[in-house]
Amino acid sequence: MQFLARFFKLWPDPMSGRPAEPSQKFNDDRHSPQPYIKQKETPMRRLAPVLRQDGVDTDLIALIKTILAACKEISFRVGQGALAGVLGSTLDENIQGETQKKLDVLANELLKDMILETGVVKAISSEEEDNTVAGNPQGRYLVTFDPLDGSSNTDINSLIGTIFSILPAQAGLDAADPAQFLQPGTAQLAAGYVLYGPSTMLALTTGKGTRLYTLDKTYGGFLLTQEEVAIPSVTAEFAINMSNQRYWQPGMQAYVDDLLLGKAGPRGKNFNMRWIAAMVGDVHRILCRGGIFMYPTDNKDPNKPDKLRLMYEANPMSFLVEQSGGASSTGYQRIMDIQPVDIHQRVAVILGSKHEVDSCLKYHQA
Ligand code: AFP
Repeated sequence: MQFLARFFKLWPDPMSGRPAEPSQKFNDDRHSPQPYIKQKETPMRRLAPVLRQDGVDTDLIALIKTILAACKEISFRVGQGALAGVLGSTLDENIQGETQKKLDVLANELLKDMILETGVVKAISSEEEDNTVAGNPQGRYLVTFDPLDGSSNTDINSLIGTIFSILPAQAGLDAADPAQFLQPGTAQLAAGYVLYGPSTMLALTTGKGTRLYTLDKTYGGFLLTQEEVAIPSVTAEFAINMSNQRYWQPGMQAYVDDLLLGKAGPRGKNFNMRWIAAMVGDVHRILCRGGIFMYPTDNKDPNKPDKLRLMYEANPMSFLVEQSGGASSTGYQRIMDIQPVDIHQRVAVILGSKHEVDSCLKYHQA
């Protein structure tokens, strides 16, 4: 009897359709240190009407829809896994005698071709392209993207995603001029990512909050599944590649040392750690339940003190996080205030729950 009572407590209430009360099992402090956050019920709505309601320009809506059309195809191929014949580094030749492409190259080509075909884009910049690619000189937008973030996860069937940022085109600069992309994150008109996980999800902001959508594979479109993301300001969960600890600067070493001391240390509480090795997955977790994500400066390779890219990783993620009530910094400066000097520039990243980011920043001032 006791077993049956427990079983039915976890099952959705058939009358209201609401999820059952969360079981203490899923709130166990050791595994999920965040308080259970009851999400507001979100009416199922398609993307375009939501964007229209937010006052987004018609051309920009069309551009976002085109990016998502490419992402849907990437999602399909990712979902096919080994059956799609796109995993691994080199594959068989196809019928034209061309070598089939790795998934990140394929994703890049899909996005590049489809975005440039819209006619509203003056140029694109991608992690997979050394240089920017010119589009329509009259185009109103610039798009910069990471076609497949966390690409090393593809071969282990783990989380990956596409990150994108849309900037206004600059008058007076040639479509082929990369300098037009050198705008701070505060200039972004829209930013988002598509996460290819057990379900395919979109996080999107146009500056009116961050919303989450889920790809409904039966109808082929993204439906609004969370109207307003709100990152809890307090957290007990951090994400960092601990294997680099000895290479970090003293401030970051001291901060993480104190997290690890838990209740016995100055922070007075235990912290839990998660690392997905795809920023898109780690940031998604932070949007869902809070946390702090860090990829700090290190001296492992003096030629590469920072790992993550400003234009198509740090800036769009910072826009999404700030629009959800979180904070984002290099440790010394708000990321979205950085004046870029190169389209592939790298930066240190500390983002997530506001109070925890503030705590981390204090160690950088010391
Ligand atoms: P790739 O897309 O080249 O696999 O890199 C992913 C990433 O830039 C970022 O998404 C992760 O947070 C980070 O690298 C993981 O790096 P580690 O190798 O230190 O785990």
